[in-house]
Amino acid sequence: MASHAPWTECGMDCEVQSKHTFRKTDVLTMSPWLAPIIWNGSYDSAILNAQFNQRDVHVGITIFAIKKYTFFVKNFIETAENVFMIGHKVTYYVFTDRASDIPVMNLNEGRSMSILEVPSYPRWQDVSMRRMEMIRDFSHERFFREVDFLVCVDVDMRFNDEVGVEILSNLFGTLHPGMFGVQREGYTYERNPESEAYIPANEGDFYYAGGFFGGSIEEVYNLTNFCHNAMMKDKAKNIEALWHDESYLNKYLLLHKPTKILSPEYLWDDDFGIPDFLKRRRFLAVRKNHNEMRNRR
Ligand code: 4GW
Ligand code: MN
Repeated sequence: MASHAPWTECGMDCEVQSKHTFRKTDVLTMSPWLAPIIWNGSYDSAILNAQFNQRDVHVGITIFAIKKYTFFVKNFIETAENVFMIGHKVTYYVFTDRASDIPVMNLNEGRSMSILEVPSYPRWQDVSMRRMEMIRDFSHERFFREVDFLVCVDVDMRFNDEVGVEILSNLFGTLHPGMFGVQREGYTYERNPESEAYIPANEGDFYYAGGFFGGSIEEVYNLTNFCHNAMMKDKAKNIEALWHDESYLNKYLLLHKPTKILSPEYLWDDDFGIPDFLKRRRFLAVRKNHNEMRNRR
């Protein structure tokens, strides 16, 4: 066989077509609006790293550690230091109501951490939903001056494999691991027509996860602003969408199609097993005891 670039060596699920083109055939790699869906074997890190280095890209990653969730920060950042955006400038933005519980961490060169003190809310649903408002406000106040892209993720997670600049784009969302392979009618979108998050049964492209989205600061501002405003409109009517911030995120990404889509490699939970199509598990849910965490102050 002729020699070819290493990124074409992606196993049985790829067809090598020539030195510079190939086809990954086991999963969807392009949305109907021509946004790439990012899987192992669908890109070349060396090319992308060179492109993003030319732009001297600086990536911000937001995590929320409210109340007991400060527990997750240490392992999150330790594992991110090994595989997240290696070779690029990174700032961890840690939103917390307990700054003194956030450990001082040793970070590699070009990487820093900012602690952002924010209020807590008694209901965990509000803790989760208010992330939109806080990301919006800090995007306006400082993120736009400090970083080029924002990656907004859950904190009850650990990095297990590379997550790099292949994810970066104006607006990206991630396929929910629990909804992969589910038909559209089965997606757990908000189905109440009174809600701002409402999506009818015959609409919707993908079911995106609330725990991993991002993009340019401007796009993330628009997304979080929409979601927060929609949540406030619903709240005034005493409505809360089924999956809280995730429901509003799905509505936004239906109305504003993402320019890249991350496969479930980027947000996996081993409780779903390890299916054949999943060649890498890059970012994994950490098992947590919900009763232990629930509504603790
Ligand atoms: C149930 O008792 C709780 S507590 C559900 C969420 C809680 C919570 C969430 C919290 O107490 N503190 C906190 O900072 N969060 C943030 O919201 C944290 O960043 C977390 O990753 C995110 C979403 O909550 P979650 O990860 O528990 O949601 P799922 O179960 O969908 O991964
Ligand atoms: Mn989570």
